Amino acid sequence: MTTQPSGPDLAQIRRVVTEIPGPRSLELAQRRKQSVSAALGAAVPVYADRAGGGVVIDVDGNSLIDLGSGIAVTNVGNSAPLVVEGISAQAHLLTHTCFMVAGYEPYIQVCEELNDLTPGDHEKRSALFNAGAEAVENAIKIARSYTGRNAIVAVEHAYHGRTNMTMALTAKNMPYKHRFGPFAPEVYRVPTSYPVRDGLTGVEAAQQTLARIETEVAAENLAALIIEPIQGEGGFVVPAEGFLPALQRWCNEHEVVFIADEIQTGFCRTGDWFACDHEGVVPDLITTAKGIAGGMPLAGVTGRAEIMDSVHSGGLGGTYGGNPVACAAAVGAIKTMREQDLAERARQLGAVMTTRLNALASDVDVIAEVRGRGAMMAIEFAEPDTLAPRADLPKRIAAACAEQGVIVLTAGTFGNVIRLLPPLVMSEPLLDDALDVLTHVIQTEADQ
Ligand code: PLZ
Repeated sequence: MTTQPSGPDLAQIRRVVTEIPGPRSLELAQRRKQSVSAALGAAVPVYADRAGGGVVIDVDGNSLIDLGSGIAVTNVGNSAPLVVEGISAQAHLLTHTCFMVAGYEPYIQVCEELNDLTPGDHEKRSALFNAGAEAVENAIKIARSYTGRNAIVAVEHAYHGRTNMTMALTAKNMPYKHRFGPFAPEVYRVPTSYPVRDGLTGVEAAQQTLARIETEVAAENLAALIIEPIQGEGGFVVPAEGFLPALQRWCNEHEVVFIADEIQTGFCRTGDWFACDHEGVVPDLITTAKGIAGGMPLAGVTGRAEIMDSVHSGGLGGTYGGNPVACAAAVGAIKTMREQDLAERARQLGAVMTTRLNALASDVDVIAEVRGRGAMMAIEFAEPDTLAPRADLPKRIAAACAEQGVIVLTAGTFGNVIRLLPPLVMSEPLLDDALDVLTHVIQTEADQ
């Protein structure tokens, strides 16, 4: 048993005690170079030892404020008590049987929770997988099997994963697709709603999107339209109001499966259980992962019972999907979100970030937009007159923040976005301290 504080009991402060990266991180970087493929990136140069609440403690004892949540995963905080309890209790009972060999209750419990929490009160079924990309792959398989059609539509700036099918669905070449083709066929890309760049209302943008689908694909060939209700890797692009409901209506009218990819937006991140809730959008299928299990690998596809049950028996599965320990973690994470009303916390953190970042945007002219919802906020950098992307800034800003003990992530098709994804349990003083650092760094970097 560790006697040192852990999880939310770690001191919730920023403390930089060495240069960043410190000597032990540098040592690990050296070992990594000799042992780990150079193809894996790293957002910050430090190596983590412990984390909890809103901080990550590195191997040199620096305490960094975490505005990344491991890419929108640790919504309940790292090593959240109910997640840790769930994992340890389950690990003592059984670690694996394979759900397709001998089932177990935690899998069923997670499916019940997903059916209950996801948008819409229709009858639903769920299936569990290991990662977001695998959930997306399966949602596509299910939609094709149900409709008997092949084509899939994805939108510009979309991100859905790194497997072959999901690379085809993902828009951005570098780093996700470069030299990895050929990609899965029958994937069509259409425009989305990107208000700061297209200047369209939601209804106008939807007309443009649907006209493209009708002329270039046609509903009778189309199995599914997949979309992130707020784009993640693409730069936290929030579609104009009315865009998503119009797409959903068109899909329903044409019996096209409407898939909401809520892998990044789900589980209270945007201030609701799911981002679709904001405009009352009810997807036919929804993919989830990331925030579902407090950091354990777990993903799900949830949807209309008639669609989910239409696949032939044995048609879906995998050795590890819905592993019992990961499911127990999910049960603990979901309980934490409910008990601590983390959707409300996300709205509070979002209000703090919005106020502070809008104030900053009024004096920094290369900030094209501050946008997002709840605790999913971003800053897009571009030239004020032409909106030419400033991809140089986010990289420099993220590096300077890390040196001062704040983890921020970049995003955007053009690489010109800083995104903020604090754990939803972060205290306001800690968030304020991180925003002080970020504000100062942006003011300094934007002047250069
Ligand atoms: N769909 C909307 O955000 C994962 C990717 C990090 P996996 N986003 C983080 C990286 O560079 O690999 C994501 C997402 C949306 C699908 C996925 C894929 O989820 O769990 O990474 O497979």
